[in-house]
Amino acid sequence: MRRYFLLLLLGWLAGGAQAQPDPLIINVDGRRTTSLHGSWAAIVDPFDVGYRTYRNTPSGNSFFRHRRPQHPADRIEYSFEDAPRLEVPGDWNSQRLELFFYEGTVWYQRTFTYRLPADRRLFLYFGAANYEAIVALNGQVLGRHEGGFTPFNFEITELVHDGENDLVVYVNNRRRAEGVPTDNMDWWNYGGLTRRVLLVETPRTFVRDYFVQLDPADPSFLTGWVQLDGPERTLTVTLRLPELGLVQTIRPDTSGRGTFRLRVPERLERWSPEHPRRYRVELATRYETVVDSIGFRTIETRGTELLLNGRPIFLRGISIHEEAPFEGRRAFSKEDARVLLGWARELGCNFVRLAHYPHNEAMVRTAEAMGLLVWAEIPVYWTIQWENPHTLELARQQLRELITRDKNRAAVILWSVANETPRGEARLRFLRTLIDEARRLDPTRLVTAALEHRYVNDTTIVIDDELGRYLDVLGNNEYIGWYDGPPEKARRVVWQNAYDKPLIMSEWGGGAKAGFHGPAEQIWTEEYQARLYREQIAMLRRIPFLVGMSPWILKDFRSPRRPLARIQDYWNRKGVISDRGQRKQAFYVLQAFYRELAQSAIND
Ligand code: GCB
Repeated sequence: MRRYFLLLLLGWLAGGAQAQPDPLIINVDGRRTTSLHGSWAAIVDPFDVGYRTYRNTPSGNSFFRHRRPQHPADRIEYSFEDAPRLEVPGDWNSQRLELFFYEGTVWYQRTFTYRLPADRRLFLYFGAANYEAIVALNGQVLGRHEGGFTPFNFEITELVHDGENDLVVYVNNRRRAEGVPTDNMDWWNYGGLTRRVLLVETPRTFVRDYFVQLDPADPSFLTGWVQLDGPERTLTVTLRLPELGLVQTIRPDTSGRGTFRLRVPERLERWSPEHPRRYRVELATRYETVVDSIGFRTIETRGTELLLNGRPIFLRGISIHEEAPFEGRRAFSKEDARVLLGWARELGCNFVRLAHYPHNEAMVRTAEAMGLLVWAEIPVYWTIQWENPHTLELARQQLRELITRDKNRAAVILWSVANETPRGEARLRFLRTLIDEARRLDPTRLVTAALEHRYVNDTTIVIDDELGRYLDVLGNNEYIGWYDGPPEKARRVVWQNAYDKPLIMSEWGGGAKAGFHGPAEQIWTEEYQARLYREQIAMLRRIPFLVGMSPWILKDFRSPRRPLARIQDYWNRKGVISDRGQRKQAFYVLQAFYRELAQSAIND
């Protein structure tokens, strides 16, 4: 029945809602943009009356049409004019108490005025909408996007009017078994237009995408490509790095793609956590100059070592959810990023795992400016539908959107394709497709996944998941001292690695309620968590193939899976910092360890 209804709906929308977004424009910060932020009308529609009738047939009076009564007797049972309002960007859960647990549809609406010059194009850009979005401008449906954490854009050049325009966006965050993520996860399902919404204006022919990186095979060269979009696809593009005195002319082919390879001067300073040097990079055509700020470094493995710029590095990391400091809401701003990543720096980190889905672009750019290496990940989490081709396509699309957006960021060294997924043939096929896709899109970075280990006997653990064969770097989540025995169990455990590859302990940790004190045997106390951290650190020191860690987690985060009253109250309490910003004892245990590691790295 559901499927039948969906088909009807899609047919009724005359193909509009099936339309995919247009190819993604990267580096929107380097373009001419107009913000659509602020207060939007928002109709909460748990039964989807905005598009279906009581017979479950598509409604002729869909909210996309945004009708207003013309006569006194007109019966229109919705009104954007009188609807309550929501702030954009922002999740809806944290803005209105009655939407705290809400999972369903909200219709967003606002108007904007614009005058588009004849020789220009206009796009509607969404940083993200969780989970499904259908966008309509002036009553016409532009298309649909699925996936709550990646950007998408629609061209509106032909539809935008001089003067006032009416924008309606359907957003639905219902969890779905076939989705990515699936319907079971340990984080809050924040819904809405959670990230920035912009109008992006470009010339008729414009630089839509580009890739500028050191050649991993020979880092004395800079290689990459540029992709033009528009009628003049063979337009000459000039690549300039003024601080290095580099100028290169690129001549795209008839598909708009041009490649380049040029020698970099010896004086190029590599990007690193100690010296996060970025260079001004300009891509100019006769119509525009797109400016970016790009760092250059290499990342590779050698046996069980991880090499940054040719030298072994140990990743002193922490995992982070995209949740704002001091408040339970989705993070989206530069300020949110500065506080969260500032905490990571205070902890002594040179690395962050941005779990469990692509974070907003400000997080990645701020990490890059601060000198924090990044593990970036898609929400292929726990048990998703490995046999479902639609699910695979969704995962692949999110990976593509993530890599498209962030492939020029020096900070990002690892693409992670999965977290704690169960072994099996179908899952292996699924994930190998994603690994191949990541390598095809970006040959300059390493591919990883957070795996699960296996006990050979009471004290010997082996990392031998068959997926490891296809990864560059192994990630592993373990919870000794929390889900897996007492903290002291860590003293007896010996770790083995079936692969000649480096390992990052991508999760370990335990919960504590900030301010709750007692004996270290008492669960939920800060003392218990600190004890667990001490035991873990002593064990991790003994793993020869370990190249880094990202304990779980920087800050307590909201989760519907955590109902224990007075302790959790729907917060996962494994943060080393509370939701209110209080550092727990474990914070200082980890900080001391990271200081020691940083000091010995300097002395090496
Ligand atoms: C895990 C998951 C993470 C959870 C965490 C926990 O293994 O990867 O998403 O939040 O454990 O707290 O149980």
